[in-house]
Amino acid sequence: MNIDSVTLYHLRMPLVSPFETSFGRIDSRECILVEILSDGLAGFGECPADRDPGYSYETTGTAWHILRDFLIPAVMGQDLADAADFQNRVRPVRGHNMAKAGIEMAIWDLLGKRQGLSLKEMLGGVYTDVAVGVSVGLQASPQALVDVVAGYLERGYQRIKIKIKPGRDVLDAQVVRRSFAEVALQVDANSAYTLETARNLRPLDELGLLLIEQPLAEDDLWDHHLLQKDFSTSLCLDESIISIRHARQALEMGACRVINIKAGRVGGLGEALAIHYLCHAQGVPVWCGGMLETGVGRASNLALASLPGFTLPGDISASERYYHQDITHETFHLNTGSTIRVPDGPGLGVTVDRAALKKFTLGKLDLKADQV
Ligand code: OSB
Ligand code: MG
Repeated sequence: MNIDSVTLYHLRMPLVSPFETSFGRIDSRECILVEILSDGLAGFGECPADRDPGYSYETTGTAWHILRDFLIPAVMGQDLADAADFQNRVRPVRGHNMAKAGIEMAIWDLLGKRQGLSLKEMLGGVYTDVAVGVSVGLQASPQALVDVVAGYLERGYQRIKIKIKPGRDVLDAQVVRRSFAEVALQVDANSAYTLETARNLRPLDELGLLLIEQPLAEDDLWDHHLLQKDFSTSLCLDESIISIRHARQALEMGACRVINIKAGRVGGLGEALAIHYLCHAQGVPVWCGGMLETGVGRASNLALASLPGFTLPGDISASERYYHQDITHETFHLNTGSTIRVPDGPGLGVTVDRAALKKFTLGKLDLKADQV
């Protein structure tokens, strides 16, 4: 397919409620939407880099720079065969996985639209509906957290993840566990601990958690291996797994027993797929993480989570959990049984609401084949 033009949209979308993690609190979420025109079709991709470098070193600013100055020039006016072809062309660009993933997703969307295949079909998905949960940010107090969790349980979510940080960890988790004895519960520290401070998390081992997500630094597999030996609860890595190599090494050294897969973090759906198969072959459970995606990224996450190895509920909640208004005409709803339906239209299976897109756009860049 010929890459005729690429448009970048820097978006800021107000959240239904603030989202607080160990690395900060946000009222609105930023990202970059990538639109590629090819042979009369439009494909969309979402680069999930946020405004601040809290989760990752990538930001909307760095991703904009890498997209505009390196990734788009590598593909503009070129005839791309598929996502793997794209990855080969941008291999000289070190890192910047989220920027790469934004373009890659748009290529998958285009391929699907050309071939009349859904992303789920292209990836080899098997589930029509995927099991999902909700990621609950830090709240003002343990009691406020219990109230927020109760609200999500009433809406039908059957798996709850709570964010933790030093000083807001064991007590929060204990209070939630005491209030909801049976709920599938997990915690996410977003790299807020060291091997020393993580000792304070020992009481979590008594709470029957599904997993403890990313307690230690994003660039540290070894200390996770040391920590895993002290816990009977499975550690799950998110930030630390940025490629299939990291996934293989983490499993070989016992740094975790579960992996959270996010296409953005690993550079695209192709790498996400490969990590999934590596884990599946070893019987290691994986689940699909989220980064508060718009309808575009959510559609992609649902397709990814339809692969057979995604045996744990994903951080893929209904559209209304995130936004009053989304940029896609389609919105995603929670079904009874805590599942969401995987889109089955061509490509991502969603259509972009141009008026909503315009409303949330802070900046836009149009690049055509003869300009790069
Ligand atoms: O660590 O999983 C994370 C959101 C932004 C950045 C990192 C994370 C998250 C979430 C939200 O936990 C998951 C969702 O999209 O619902
Ligand atoms: Mg996480």
